[in-house]
Amino acid sequence: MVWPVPLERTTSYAAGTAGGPQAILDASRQVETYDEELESEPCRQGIHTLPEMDTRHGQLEELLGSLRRAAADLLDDGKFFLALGGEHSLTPPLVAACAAKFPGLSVLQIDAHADLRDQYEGSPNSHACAMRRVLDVCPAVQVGIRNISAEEAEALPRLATRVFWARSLHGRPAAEWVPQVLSALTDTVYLTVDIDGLDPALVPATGTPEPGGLGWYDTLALLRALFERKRVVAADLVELMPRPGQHASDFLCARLAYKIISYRVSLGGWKLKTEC
Ligand SMILES: [Mn+2]
Repeated sequence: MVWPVPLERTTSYAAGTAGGPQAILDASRQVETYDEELESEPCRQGIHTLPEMDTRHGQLEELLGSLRRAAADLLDDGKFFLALGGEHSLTPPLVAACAAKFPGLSVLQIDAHADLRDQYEGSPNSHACAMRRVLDVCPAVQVGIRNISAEEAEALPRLATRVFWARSLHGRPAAEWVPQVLSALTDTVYLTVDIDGLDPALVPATGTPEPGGLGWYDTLALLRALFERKRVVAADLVELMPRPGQHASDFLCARLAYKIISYRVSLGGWKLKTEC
């Protein structure tokens, strides 16, 4: 299930993530259905795209409750979903739904930002607090991090998270650090990809770009190993902020979304008997 969630309420630097899901869907029409790495057409196993969720009306807290209930319904139907954001504050309710359904869940986050603030601009549900809210529910592993506040760094030793700093991964072969990431996760995983985890040279169209991010093939190496070794129950891809003339960013997100779905349906002994 591809689930467009154009949530945008707390974006801090520049606005436009609400256009992310549609830009990814538009670009997805240009993605080749044959995957040269997997030597198959994963889409033949069936990908359904849900209607875009209405996230423009109502209070943020009510919306987050609706997201959690909608996610729980999809999981109860035995579906794997990939939510397309929208801003990162959509992740905690989706994780909460997954954690209620799958005991022992952990979260793998790819992101430039730790997102571990307890509050930001008066809100505990800001995109800058997304992973702190996730940690209220289950442990996490954070990869590609290179932006963290003093408050977050001070809290870090007390939190149930393991951080793989971008600078500690730079220049090292993925084969060396990917197994360390996997061994820090439990067997059942929710995947959240903030597209700013990748290098802004690849994806300039995001709200808070940070230099020094992950490359394309390192990202794929991590995701492939994840889907080979873990039971990934749901995922999201957030924080694309489409801009005119920067369609490479939209296309990368569409390609990454298809890779996530392709790995999910093609790899691993952990495959659930579910549809996408
Ligand atoms: Mn981020």
